[in-house]
Amino acid sequence: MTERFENDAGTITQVKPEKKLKRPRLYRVLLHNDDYTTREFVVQVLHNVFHRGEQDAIRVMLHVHNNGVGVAGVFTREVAETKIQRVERMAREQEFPLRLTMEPEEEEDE
Ligand code: TYC
Repeated sequence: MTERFENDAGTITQVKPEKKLKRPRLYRVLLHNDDYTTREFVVQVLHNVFHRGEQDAIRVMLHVHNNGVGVAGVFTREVAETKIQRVERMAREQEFPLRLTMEPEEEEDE
């Protein structure tokens, strides 16, 4: 609750409650399978944009290929949006229909 103090001169000082610093909400960037984007392109994207190691990039690509969807990475909202835009532009340049979406991670209680 906000507290107010008044001194003898009538000056009012208002003390705001300390705000708890919350961690920013995190978002999963999801990679979706399609029949036309090459495996090589997806691995490159996972490596260059999502900073997955070579073997990890291959593993994630195969997971998406076999299961339809997979997590490319987890980021704050703006970083996730920027990576999606960047990859979509790279994909369109090569006329790949690669699709990415993002979803919030469930809030962790503390
Ligand atoms: N299914 C694609 C192929 O066989 C490979 C692929 C994997 C495409 C993952 C998109 O998100 C993707 N060429």
